[in-house]
Amino acid sequence: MNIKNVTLRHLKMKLKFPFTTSFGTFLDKEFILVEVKDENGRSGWGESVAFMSPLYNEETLKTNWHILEDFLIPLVLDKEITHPDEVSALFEPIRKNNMAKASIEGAIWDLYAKRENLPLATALGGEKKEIEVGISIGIQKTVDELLTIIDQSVTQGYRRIKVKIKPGWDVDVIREIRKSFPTIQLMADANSAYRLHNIDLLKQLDEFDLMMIEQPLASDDIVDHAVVQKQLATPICLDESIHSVEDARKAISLGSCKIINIKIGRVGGLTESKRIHDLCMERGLPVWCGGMLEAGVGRAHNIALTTLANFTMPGDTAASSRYWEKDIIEPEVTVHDGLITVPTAPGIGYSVDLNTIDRFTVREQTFS
Ligand code: OSB
Ligand code: MG
Repeated sequence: MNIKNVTLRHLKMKLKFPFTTSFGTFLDKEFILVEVKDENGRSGWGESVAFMSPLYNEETLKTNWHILEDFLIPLVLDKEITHPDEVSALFEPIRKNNMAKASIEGAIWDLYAKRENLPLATALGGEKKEIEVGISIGIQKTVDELLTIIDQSVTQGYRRIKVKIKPGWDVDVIREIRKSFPTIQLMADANSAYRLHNIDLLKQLDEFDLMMIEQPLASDDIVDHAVVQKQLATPICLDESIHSVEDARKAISLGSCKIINIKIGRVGGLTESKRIHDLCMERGLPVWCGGMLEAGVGRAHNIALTTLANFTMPGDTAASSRYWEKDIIEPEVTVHDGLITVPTAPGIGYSVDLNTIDRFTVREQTFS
């Protein structure tokens, strides 16, 4: 296939609820939607998961636009690409900027699958017909409010409840949750809010039978995580610290984690996600697919990836209606009994709703 033009759109969508993590609160979601077109005018779609501020990682919407416009788009325009695995090789000289890379690589994967008349899941090698999902719940004003949301989420069928923690909102909150919900699959995500000297506090969480503690320590650390993991019964899951299959290999060798959260954007694309998945499978670590408050296109990519065999734990890809009054894909993603049915149409398997996309677009530019 030959990429003849690439359109970047900056969208702004209002979230139904504020979403608070240890590093900040999201009221709405701004992101770049990437559309690539081949020689037949056929489109593939990708979504950047970079946020407006560099608080989760160093990338932002603006740095992604710059890297896409000035470096990545020129590397793919008018190139003959036989398979999307070649894209990560083309991008190899450009350091980091993984979310920018993943956004256009994902669009090319979608286009490739459509040209091959295959669902993206099948093109990736996934076989599941439905995937298990959990839900990630932000920090609330009161524990009572959190308990109410957990109750609703359990009733809706979500298979695993993840709550965000930060210093001052951790052990006591988890204790209260366990009192009300003694048997649910529960986990906590710290988004790098602690340091090695907080080890005694982290050890107190062992009491609550959590499935895992996600990313307790610094976003660039795999050394101190290994120290903590040796002293914790609860498995550590790394999110922010894993940017590549090489990072995963090193973290596994050091014993820094027992589980990995794969986010397509954080690791630079679907090809690298597959590599991490395969390595973890070989080494006996389960993986699950993280979320970045994606709109429909990103959500669809997550669903396709999760069909790979070693995604054995429920991911964070909740229903469209949890986040948006109106999503940008048709049909929207729905969850029944904690399961999403994997779409069978070619490519991402959902159609993009161009009218809704237009409504949320604040800037648009085509490169050819
Ligand atoms: O760490 O997984 C995270 C949201 C924004 C930034 C980081 C994270 C999250 C989530 C929400 O946990 C996942 C989702 O519902 O998309
Ligand atoms: Mg996380």
